[in-house]
Amino acid sequence: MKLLVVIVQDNDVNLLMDDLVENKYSVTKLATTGGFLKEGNTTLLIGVDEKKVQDCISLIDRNCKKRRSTTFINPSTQGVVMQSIPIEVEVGGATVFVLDVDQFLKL
Ligand code: 2BA
Repeated sequence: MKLLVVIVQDNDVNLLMDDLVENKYSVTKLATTGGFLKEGNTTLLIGVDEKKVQDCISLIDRNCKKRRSTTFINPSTQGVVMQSIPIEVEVGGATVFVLDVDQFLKL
């Protein structure tokens, strides 16, 4: 068995979870925050049979869009804080970690 740790944008979560559940995947949703943008995102934990990993990743891929987001950074030179400047980044579709599962118990 594998554990997929999947970080997605909040805007994609509802459709993605519906699709996962319709396709018989079990999923746990966690409210999380990205370190760079400091905005809310969602982390899903999905325990899947090894044979279903690619199918599950395809399902995630078709539900998660890339979007652009702007954040501001405050550069500083020799301790002097300069005016903040905007930076545009591309977020998503999804960040996926695939982990080996030692044991899976339901007690
Ligand atoms: P954030 O950390 O808020 O990052 C949002 C987007 O900002 C990232 O999109 C990336 O395009 C950019 N970014 C992140 N860190 C950066 C940095 N140090 N310098 C410049 N740009 C940076 P994604 O890569 O699609 O990531 C979306 C979210 O997925 C991240 O939100 C974070 O919550 C998570 N994530 C991505 N990679 C991760 C990793 N290696 N470990 C843990 N969480 C990760």
